[in-house]
Amino acid sequence: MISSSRNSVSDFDYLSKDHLKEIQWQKFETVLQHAYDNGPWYHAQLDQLKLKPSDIKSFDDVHKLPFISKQVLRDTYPFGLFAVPMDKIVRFHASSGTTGKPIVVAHTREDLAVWAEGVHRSLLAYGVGPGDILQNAYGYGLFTGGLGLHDGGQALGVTVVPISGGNTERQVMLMRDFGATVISCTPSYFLHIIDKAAEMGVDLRELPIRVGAFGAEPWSPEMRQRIEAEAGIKAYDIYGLTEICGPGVGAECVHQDGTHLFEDHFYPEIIDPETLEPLPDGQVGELVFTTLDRFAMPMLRYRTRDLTSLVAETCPCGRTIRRMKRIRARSDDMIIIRGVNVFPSQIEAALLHIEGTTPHYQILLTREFGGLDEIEVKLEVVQEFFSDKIKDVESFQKLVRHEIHRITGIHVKISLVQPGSIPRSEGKAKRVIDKRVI
Ligand code: DLL
Repeated sequence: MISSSRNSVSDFDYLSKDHLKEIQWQKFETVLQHAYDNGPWYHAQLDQLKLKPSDIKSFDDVHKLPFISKQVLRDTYPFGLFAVPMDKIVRFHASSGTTGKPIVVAHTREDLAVWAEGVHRSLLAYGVGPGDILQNAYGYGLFTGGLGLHDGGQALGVTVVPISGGNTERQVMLMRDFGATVISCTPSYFLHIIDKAAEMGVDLRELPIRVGAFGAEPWSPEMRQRIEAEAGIKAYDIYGLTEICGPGVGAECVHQDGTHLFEDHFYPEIIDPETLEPLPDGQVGELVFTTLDRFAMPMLRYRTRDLTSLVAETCPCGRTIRRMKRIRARSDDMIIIRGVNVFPSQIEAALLHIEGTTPHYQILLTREFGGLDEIEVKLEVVQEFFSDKIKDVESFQKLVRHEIHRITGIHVKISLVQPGSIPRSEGKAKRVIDKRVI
């Protein structure tokens, strides 16, 4: 069933750096001119800066262009960034913003083909191909996960099971009955599927399932190890965001050493989130994308808020396109506790180092009036820990506290809770509950 992991569509993964640059530049000039000529918002922005597309003569000049932030998408809601007439738009997607109004993203037929290609190339990189059965448990609808994996899977020629998220017992039943070989969903939802399968007496390691395409939320190497051991599959990263298209902006290959970005479609930059200056490959900063061949709503220098660094070296798989390191956090969801910056993924890594913990946890932030921030980590543990010997529980809590302190430098309160008591999500897990009144 395993395909060669390469076909004519993925040739663009293996270009020489010069050839890739040439292709990127041709596309960039076209999309910039298109945005200026057909997108009133882009035209006004460039006019304000007294810039013409011809002033951008190479990628060295790209920094002259303004950024697009999520706020711009909110301010122009719903159709203000469109650069084609409505009769060219064949689909909308949306992601919810913090203000309650969604972010709207439009696609032409050609834009959808570019997106499907990203997912097609992602699946190929995992060694998936025709003959594989993909159980697509990402949510269908305005969220891009469901239809993204669906279209990309079909473009590659795998058999797609469009089950969507939820109804976990049915997920396990169909996975077994259809003999699915690939699963796509958030990593946190897959943990829930693992638990449900165990409850149903189904050992996932004995089923044909062998690959997972996990993304839409940060996940740690420790989470990967858990998933791979408990389900007997290879767990691969898939990355993307609604504004750029959805899943398939990048994906890991079988070497699991960074997420390859499909740079011939999505031009990446890393910037310092404070100074907004470009940073070289290898340095951690905020990821910014320019869509090189999306026309309904081109994204020129979109600030993702995702923190990562780029790796330029050719991967052992032979792909020359750059890889990004695992996203540890977003520049806007870092938690600051008593002046210490903490990423939820650090706490996750600490927890998963300890035997007896489960990957289900929540971080609760509170602040007494005028007082200090308090942080409590609610952690599910395996049933055996609820022993009569209270001393055992106490020493276990101490161990967890110590490990979190070792990794993050902060002192936390630990509450051990019964297996199954932290709410499960069918999509992105809600890890942090911030009740601080600031
Ligand atoms: O989550 C698209 C997607 C669907 C990606 C299915 C992968 C699989 P949004 O809802 O717009 O789109 O959220 C985008 O989610 O900026 C990251 O912060 C985070 N994210 C997405 N993929 C990953 C990943 C989809 N593999 C935001 N690792 C992004 C870490 C991820 N974070």
